[in-house]
Amino acid sequence: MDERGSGPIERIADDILSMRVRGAGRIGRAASRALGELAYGNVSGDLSSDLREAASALLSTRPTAVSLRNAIILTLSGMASLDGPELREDVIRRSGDFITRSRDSVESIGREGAVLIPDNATVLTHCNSSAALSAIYEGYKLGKVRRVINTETRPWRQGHITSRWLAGNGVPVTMIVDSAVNHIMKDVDIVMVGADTVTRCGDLINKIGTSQIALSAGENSVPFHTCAETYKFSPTAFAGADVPIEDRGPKEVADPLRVEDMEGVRFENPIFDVTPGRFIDSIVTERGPISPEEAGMRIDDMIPPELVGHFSWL
Ligand code: RI2
Repeated sequence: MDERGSGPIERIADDILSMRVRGAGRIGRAASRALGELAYGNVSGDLSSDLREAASALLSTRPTAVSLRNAIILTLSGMASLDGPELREDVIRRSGDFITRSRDSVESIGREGAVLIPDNATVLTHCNSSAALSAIYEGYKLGKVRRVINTETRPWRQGHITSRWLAGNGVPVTMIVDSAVNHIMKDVDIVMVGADTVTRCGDLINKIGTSQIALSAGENSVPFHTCAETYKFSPTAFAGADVPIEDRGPKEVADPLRVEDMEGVRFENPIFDVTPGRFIDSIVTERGPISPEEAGMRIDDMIPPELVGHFSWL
């Protein structure tokens, strides 16, 4: 990964790029916090231009999760009308508000999602989503979850984080390799995954492999839910094809020590895929489950089109 300089914004951008800070919600909060801190430290400089530069640097780190862009827009929305000390105050306040609201949303999704889990359920999850885990753990505390099956999640193996967390909190968990999903689906009662982006028509962009899980769930009549805070909804992308899919290169797929030996082999490493809305039973938001078709309306309520227009430079 390229090093991006040593200032506070460059450091957090590098943490996001290198996935030391990862997860759609966390990268949104990290970007918002970085902008708040920049405003806090900027007493007499040209704040607007510093914020623009920082926002662009943060956004350039990871292209797929719209949580990053939306977090930046929500934190900087005062730029539409303010400048100077008023803008500074506004950015600091909005950064704090965004972080609090984002964390509260994960808790609310826990309560809302737990309701959907049937009694004595085997729940399948993929990758490592704090929103999906919140719902699963809340369901477990209500005595509804018998066990969780979670995928290893190649190439980054975020499933290890999920399994460790669940086991550490007393939840019976079984880890499988990603390719075992269809085989094991007959034992699954409900699928709950996270979201990096939900498009206006309700397509889900999430960790690579999610769409195969949804296909298998559909084939086996297993309900498939995604847990997504509203700020993971895209104000501009209509369908999945409109969202850029991050490719992180061969070194994460091949044995990093041997990648140079693989002469003649071309690697692709797309780390997200698109699950069409028609495979999704509900999107569990902080305000309850909605149907995929409602996504566009919900994001317009949170980030009105005029505000999106104001950030066309981003
Ligand atoms: P929360 C992750 O992406 C996964 O795709 C996960 O489903 C999504 O972010 C949402 O995570 P990555 O950053 O916000 O590991 O629910 O590539 O924690």
